[in-house]
Amino acid sequence: MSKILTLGEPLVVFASEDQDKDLVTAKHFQKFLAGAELNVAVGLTRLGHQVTYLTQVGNDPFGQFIISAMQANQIDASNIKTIDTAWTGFELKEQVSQGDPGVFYYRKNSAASQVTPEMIDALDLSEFDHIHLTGIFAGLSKTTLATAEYCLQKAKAAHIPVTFDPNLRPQLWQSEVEMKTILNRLCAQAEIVMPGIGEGQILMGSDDPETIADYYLNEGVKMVIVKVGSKGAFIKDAAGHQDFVAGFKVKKVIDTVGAGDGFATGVVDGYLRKKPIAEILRQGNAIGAMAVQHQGDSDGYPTAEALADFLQTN
Ligand code: KDG
Repeated sequence: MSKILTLGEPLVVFASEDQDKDLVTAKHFQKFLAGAELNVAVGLTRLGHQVTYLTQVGNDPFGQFIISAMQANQIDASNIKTIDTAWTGFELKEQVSQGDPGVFYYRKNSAASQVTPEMIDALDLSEFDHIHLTGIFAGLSKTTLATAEYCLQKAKAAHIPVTFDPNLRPQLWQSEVEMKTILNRLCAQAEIVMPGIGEGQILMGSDDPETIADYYLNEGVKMVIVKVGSKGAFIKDAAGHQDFVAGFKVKKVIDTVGAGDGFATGVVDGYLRKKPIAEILRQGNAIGAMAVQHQGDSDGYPTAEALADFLQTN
């Protein structure tokens, strides 16, 4: 069991029950937890780790739902502030029979977007074995960007490894150039980065897994994992070890959202348990494959036993 810290924007998602209807015409929705970092927090606690989530929610039913769901999932929510001056963010998500569902966010000026670096000072970072960050939190506002940068700086000084998932959300940034410049700067301060090939194309101009990995390794990152969609993933580390591991075949894809965070969960767990690089990728791929068979982002994430069982039988 490791102690992990994450910062981010936990969201409520209303997932449409009306297949292939757009968000204007869909009438029936089901409520789930969402948010990239929260998905990873759920995944890692399910695998037996202790996760602390730092953020802010509004004094509203969504905020209360998120905090009680975190507590039910054994995530440490003691560093979540409830504030009266902003609402908790939420989103609507389509249900599609093929491809990625459309989503619409209500998150501008949300409570989480008003997190400031001082919140990090309330923590003793030396208590943590690992920190997980994404580019979403950094893109929410000037203060969340400052918080992410401050967290990276303090983690480096305390020798705590950080995983950084760029998780591109162009709508959060003023321009593609701004998104690219800032995210590449943040990636360079992390121990492990895990872009997808589409993200590599935008961030550094190539969709070739090894070229993407070499770019971040040259920036000082220790391990780069490149997601090649359902095909699998490529890994290369600073010592020159590299591997490609194919993804698992899935009979029926219900919803692709949350698969990337499931993959990140498997990677962080494998890294913390010091598994061989191919095994790290295999378990990332496994959790990604389990995630897409459920509509909620994190509903398909396994316990350690269920993951071991999946890996043994697939
Ligand atoms: O990775 C999936 C999550 O990111 C989703 O639940 C929420 O898209 C989201 C976001 O931008 O936080």
